This record gives sequence, structure tokens and C-alpha cells, in this order.
Amino acid sequence: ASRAALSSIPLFHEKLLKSNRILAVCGAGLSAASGLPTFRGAGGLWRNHNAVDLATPEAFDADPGLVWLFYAYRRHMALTAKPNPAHYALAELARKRPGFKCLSQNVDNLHVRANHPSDQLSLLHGSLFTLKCTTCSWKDPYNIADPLCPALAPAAESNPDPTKPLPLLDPAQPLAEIRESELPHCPDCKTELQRPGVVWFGEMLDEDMLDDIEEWIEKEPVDMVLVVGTSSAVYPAAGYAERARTKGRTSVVTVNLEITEEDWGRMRKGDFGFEGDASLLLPELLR
Ligand code: BJW
Ligand code: ZN
Repeated sequence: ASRAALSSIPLFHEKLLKSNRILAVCGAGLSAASGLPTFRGAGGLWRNHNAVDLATPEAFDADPGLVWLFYAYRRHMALTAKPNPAHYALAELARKRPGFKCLSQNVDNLHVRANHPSDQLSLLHGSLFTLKCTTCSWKDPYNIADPLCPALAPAAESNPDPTKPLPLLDPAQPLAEIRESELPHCPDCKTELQRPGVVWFGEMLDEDMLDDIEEWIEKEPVDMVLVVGTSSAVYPAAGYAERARTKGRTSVVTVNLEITEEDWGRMRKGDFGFEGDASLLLPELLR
């Protein structure tokens, strides 16, 4: 099928009206218009590190101070950011359509702040605002302290000179070394460090959540899957669109700032591709 045919908004609306069970799989591009950087491509660098390399247990073990500073900065940015019209459009779709479920890889809490009904939202990769112990079962499900501790205060400072990059983000400016003793420790076991309640590479997603998703997909055929602002590079998230597809019935709808020739090539009859900013496209598509 041609790009133009795949991208017809009236045809999409026709399909949406007939759709009962709708799944969304969201990624960092959804929050880009809220000013939060994505992981891959431009903006995926934090100081001189790849964001993806910092999101690993190995990076945390090697330098917990550095990785905590990265997460402290992201907590601060997410707290300062606001949900955008795409988050609100998804939350509204959830309220109108009990058959809609949203799976989000984003840890920024913006779906929740847009009042997305919690029973229709699965946060695949956890939350920046959950704290847990690296070792024991201690967990604080929601903590928005900013800064989290004095050693992490540089991540919560506003820019002293807005004409220049934030000193924290400037690789030419050395970081003050953070000792382990200055980082937040577990209040239960006392000895171990706290860590952000997010899912790093090689770590398991929450088993109960995975079971819920599996059950939801299996229950009845899915009519539409919205794949919004994700590079679909990370599993299991990247597999859900095809996992939910029932041939001849399910439309997979890609909403992304950039849809590659490869993406277009993977699309099947009845699929849609909409190229652009999700914060502009989703309100229009879901109205
Ligand atoms: C816009 C836009 C605008 C920009 N509007 N669009 C099967 C096959 C192969 C490998 C595996 C597999 N199963 C598991 C694995 C291993 C691994 C994996 O997937 N590896 C791949 C790299 C191949 N997966 C795991 O380890 C997962 N665990 C697991 O499966 O456990 C069991 C197991 C373990 C080991 C082996 C096998 C099984 C866990 C994955 C956890 C990912 N964690 C992170 C960090 C979270 C914490 C944090 O936020 O710091 O999650 S990595 C990072 O990538 C983050 C994101 O959620 C995730 C996805 O990124 P996303 O959201 O797609 O962002 P980008 O930047 O990649 O893309 C942005 C997109 O937006 C782009 O397309 C832009 O064009 C677009 N865009 N502006 C619309 N305005
Ligand atoms: Zn502990």
C-alpha cells in the first residue's frame, strides 16, 4: 500500500469507530513535546554518556553516584515538565472506551498526571518516582523529593545562566565525586543503597503486570494497536503490536516523528502510519 493510503485520517476514524479493543504501546517520543529527551538519536546523550548505557545494572554497580545523578536530573526534569495534549488524548480515550489499554515504557509519571485511569495503564519500565532497595524487598512506591539528598542537589538546580548549557550537562565541567555514603540508603536493611524503581536492561519486568497484559491480549481479538513515539527497539514492549495482531482484523497504527522506509515496509493491509509530533497528531486522531 502507498504511504498516502496508509495515512488517511478519515479511514483511520472509520476504523477507530468500529474498534472496541484498543491497545497503545508508548515510548519516549510521547513526552518529547513536554521537553523530556528521548533515549536514542539526538538528545540521547547525557554529558558524554549514552542514556541507554546509564540505564543498566552494570553502570549502577560501577558508579552509583553518576547513575543516581542521571536519574536525579531526570526526576527533576519530569517534575518540572507538564503532560502534553497526547497524554490527555490517551487518558480521555481510556475514559470513553473501557476496552482501551495503554502500555507505556515511559517512567516520567506524565500519564498519571494527565489522569489516565490506573486500571487502563501499565507502566512497563516502572517509575522514576519509585524507590527501592538494591538488595532487600523495601520499596517506596511514590517519592517526589527533589533533591532526594544533598549530594544530588546539583541535579535539581535551575540554570544560573540560561544563555549557557546547564553546568551539570556540560561534559567540560567536572562532576563533584559522590561517595556511596552520601547516597540514599535502604531504611530497612540499612546497609544497601536505594535505586530508582525502573527496569534496566537484563532485568525482569513485573511478572504480575506481564501476566495481566498477556491475559488482556488473549481474552478477545484486538481491533487496533497504537504504537506511539517509540523506536520499538526494546523488548518485550517492541513485540506487543505483532503479538496482539489477528490477521485481517487488527490495524497497527504507527504515530512517530519519523517513520522509516523499513517501518512502512513492515506494515500490513489495514495498518496506518502517521508521521509527525504525537502531541499534535494524537488529539486529532483520537478526537
Ligand atoms: C517522536 C517524537 C515526537 C521523537 N512525536 N514521536 C528479545 C529479543 C532481543 C532482545 C531481548 C528480547 N527480550 C529481551 C531482550 C533483552 C532486552 C532488549 O530488548 N534488548 C534490545 C536492545 C534488543 N530487554 C530487556 O532486557 C528487558 N528485560 C527483559 O526482557 O527481561 C527478561 C530478559 C532478560 C535478559 C534477556 C532476555 C530476557 C528490559 C528492558 C528495559 C529497558 N529499560 C529502559 C530504561 C528504563 C529506565 C529509564 O528510563 O532510564 O527503558 S532502556 C530505554 O529504552 C527505556 C525506554 O523505555 C526504552 C525504549 O525507548 P523508547 O521509548 O522507544 O525511546 P527511543 O529514544 O528509542 O525512541 C523514541 C522514538 O520517538 C523515536 O522513534 C523517535 O522518532 C520518536 N519521537 N519525538 C512522536 N514529538
Ligand atoms: Zn534493603
